[in-house]
Amino acid sequence: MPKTDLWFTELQNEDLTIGLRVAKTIHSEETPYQQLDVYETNQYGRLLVLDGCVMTTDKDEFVYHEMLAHVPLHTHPNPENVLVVGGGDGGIIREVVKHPSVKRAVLAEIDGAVVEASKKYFPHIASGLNDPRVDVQIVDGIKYVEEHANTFDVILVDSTDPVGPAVGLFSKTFYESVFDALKADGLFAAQTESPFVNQNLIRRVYGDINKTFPITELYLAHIPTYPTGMWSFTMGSKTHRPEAVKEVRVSDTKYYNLGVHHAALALPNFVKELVQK
Ligand code: SPD
Repeated sequence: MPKTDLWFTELQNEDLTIGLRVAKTIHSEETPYQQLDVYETNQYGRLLVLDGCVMTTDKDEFVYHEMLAHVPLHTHPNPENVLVVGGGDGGIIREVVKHPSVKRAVLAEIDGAVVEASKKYFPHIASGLNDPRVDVQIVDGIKYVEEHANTFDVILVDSTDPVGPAVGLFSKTFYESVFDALKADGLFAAQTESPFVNQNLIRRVYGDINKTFPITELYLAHIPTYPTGMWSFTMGSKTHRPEAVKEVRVSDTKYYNLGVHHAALALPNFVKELVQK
């Protein structure tokens, strides 16, 4: 990789940035919803950026996609109908279709340009989008959820950060619609940002999910290119508990396994304090 003087810098908050040296700009476009950029970086391979925020990189994408997908999918004993809200790059869908029980996986992504860019520049991430069980819908995920009561076993919310179009995906009203869109023993999980820099958001989101679902669990994973590297996911479940998982049903994972499933539920004290019930 050439040592250019070009750097991509994500302003993670007013006082924190992450910088990656860029070998080459691969693609840039302004979609109807956001600025979309793809860079080749020296350290993390290809990097997908939406509105200046890191979405995924070749090198660490597997951690996020496996953890947002497999912890909830294993918590459900027989996930057949799965909805992914957002996640237009296809990384979550790739993990969902690894589950033999899945009969139908809907991707509800608002921005078709993300799907197209991923197919072209991140084919290994988008690979699951060609699975015959997958139905890609270019729609507003919030409306899609509202219009599909009692339909899904598992819903996975792979949103961008809670600014702009993604704000509604972090609201109590949305969690209530998700509850209604799930079957009687359904469950959902969403990416819920970093416990180091998004503490107020995590407190509020956990509280809202906890008011909506009988069971709420926050779990963690290590994602180097996301702010601080410590990332949270929150699960809301009607009946099933992630602690009850006894076996793993997929084998081709690079991060997720049974030990990681249970370890991810063990929270450091400062994170426990954020989610005191
Ligand atoms: N700060 C990064 C949050 C991004 C979450 N979504 C990433 C999309 C990858 N499929």
